[in-house]
Amino acid sequence: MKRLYSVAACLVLGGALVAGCGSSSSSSSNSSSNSTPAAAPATSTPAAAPAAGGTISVSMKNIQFVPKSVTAKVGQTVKWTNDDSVDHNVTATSGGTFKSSNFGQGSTYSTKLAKAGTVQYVCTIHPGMTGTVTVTP
Ligand SMILES: [Cu+2]
Repeated sequence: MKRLYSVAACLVLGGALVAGCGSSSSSSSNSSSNSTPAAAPATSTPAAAPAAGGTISVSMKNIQFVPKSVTAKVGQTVKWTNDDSVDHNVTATSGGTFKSSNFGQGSTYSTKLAKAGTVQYVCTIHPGMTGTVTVTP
């Protein structure tokens, strides 16, 4: 009698496992959807936008601008992000007129590049902390 009871229990468990397999395989069949490729042409259209505008990111890290030199086009924006625990600023020394106030960790400063040329800038708190933006037409 005991043996019969355990066989019956195995059959019940086996039935539950089969049911579990059946439900998981039926849910995975949902992934064969043809609607995904239709979204690709839509995303290719806005791809032209970064060429006209766009943002160049520069980090302020370990009392340095990273990368130290960047190239951008007229009309693009350069955004500096302070990743240090001390304050920094961004002050143009030649080729530009922008000057930020001091800002702390996690804060950013952005400026739009209005004309072509080479802009050199410095953090006036740390005179050795310099960078260059080469602006192309
Ligand atoms: Cu600084």
